[in-house]
Amino acid sequence: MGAGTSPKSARTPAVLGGEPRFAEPVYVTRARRPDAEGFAALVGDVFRSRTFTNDGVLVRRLEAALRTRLGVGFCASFCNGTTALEAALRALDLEGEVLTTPFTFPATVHAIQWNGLTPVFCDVDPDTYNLDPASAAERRTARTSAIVPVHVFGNPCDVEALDGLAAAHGLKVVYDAAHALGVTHRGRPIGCWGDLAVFSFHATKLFHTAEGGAVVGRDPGRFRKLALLRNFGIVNEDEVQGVGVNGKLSELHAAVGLELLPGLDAEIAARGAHAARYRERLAGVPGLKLQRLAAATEPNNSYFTLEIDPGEFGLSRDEAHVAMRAENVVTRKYFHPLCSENDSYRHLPSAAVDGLPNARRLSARILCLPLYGDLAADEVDAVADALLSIQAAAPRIRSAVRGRGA
Ligand code: T4K
Repeated sequence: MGAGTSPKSARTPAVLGGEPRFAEPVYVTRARRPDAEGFAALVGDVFRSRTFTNDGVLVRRLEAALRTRLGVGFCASFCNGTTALEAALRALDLEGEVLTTPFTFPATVHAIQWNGLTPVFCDVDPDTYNLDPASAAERRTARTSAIVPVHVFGNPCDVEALDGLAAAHGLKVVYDAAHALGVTHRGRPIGCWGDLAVFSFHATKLFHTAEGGAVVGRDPGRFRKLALLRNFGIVNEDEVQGVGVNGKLSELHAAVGLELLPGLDAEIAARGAHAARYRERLAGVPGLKLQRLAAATEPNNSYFTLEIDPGEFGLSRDEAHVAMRAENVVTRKYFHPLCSENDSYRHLPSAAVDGLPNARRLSARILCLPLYGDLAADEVDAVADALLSIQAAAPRIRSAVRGRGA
């Protein structure tokens, strides 16, 4: 067993009084650590120069390195993915309604709302979990100006259908690619679809700058407006253009990114091996369904999710979550609650929030297992074992968990 795992293979699930499968919590992810010496050298340069932010050398280096690695025409870094998304929408001068998915992190929809636009939620595909182009076409109105789909868990959307829908009706497309850094789809880097794409470089992502993000795309002509938007709209000492924000990435954050970028492919490969092992152990288990990956895709293995059918598995997602927590496996319910059920969006007309049967079912069933490069192979097996052993004891666990009011 890997470090931190119990030497005993607990047969009685911990939620029923057995020994937890892991001695220490295993989280859904663990942030990658930059090499301390390399980071110190970069930070030493920053200290010597005393330029900590405002279009510094390291930010420029990072943007250039990302442009090359991600195969995009430009890369405008930001202080986080949410601000990057807000600026991307602002840069396109949108108005009215924006079609989006409810099955996402709140940031996607908040960015739309922060821009004074009206989110209109569309249903998702039940197998890929991404925005369903047919639902988007149905909910489009004369007021629609854009589509903000999400490549959920790094799985590419039906980009041809969505970009086609946009082209047919003069809409803009901003892909929320927060999870999709490094993915290639139909021979093109993921950041090259739509008008713009947005990455998150949060510490929980497979590449990160502690906090950070970027807007990318094919057309380098779009960089200037985004650069203005992230720096108050300042053109020069004598001119301010538009209502910008302070959305800049600092030199210290860029240093983290520069240290981590060379290890990106190794991280993707390590996660890929773990994901393959999870699939080997869990695909075909009654009541467990895996996300269907889009065809012609080189994935980044950023998340490993399961959809739990309570009837077939014997436990609901929430019961499984509690039972896994008792094993010291900290799974996450990404994405629950649905954004359309968030209080902030209850004021929207029913046509913008109602329906959505696939998204509702998914949000009640989804469970995200630990996946990161530093996990040991036997820890992956132990997580799978834990899940299988709680299924084997499902009826007893169900009454124990319900008895506690969980
Ligand atoms: N669009 C989408 C589709 C997104 O998923 C997100 C963010 C965004 C937009 C916005 O991007 P940012 O503005 O965040 O750049 C996390 C992240 O905070 C969030 O970035 C991410 N999506 C979301 C899916 O996950 P939480 O609340 O689940 O994170 P937290 O703090 O519970 O961390 C999860 C686990 O990660 C911890 O149990 C341990 C590990 N961890 C966490 C941190 C913060 C570390 O190992 N080190 C760390 O520093 O939201």
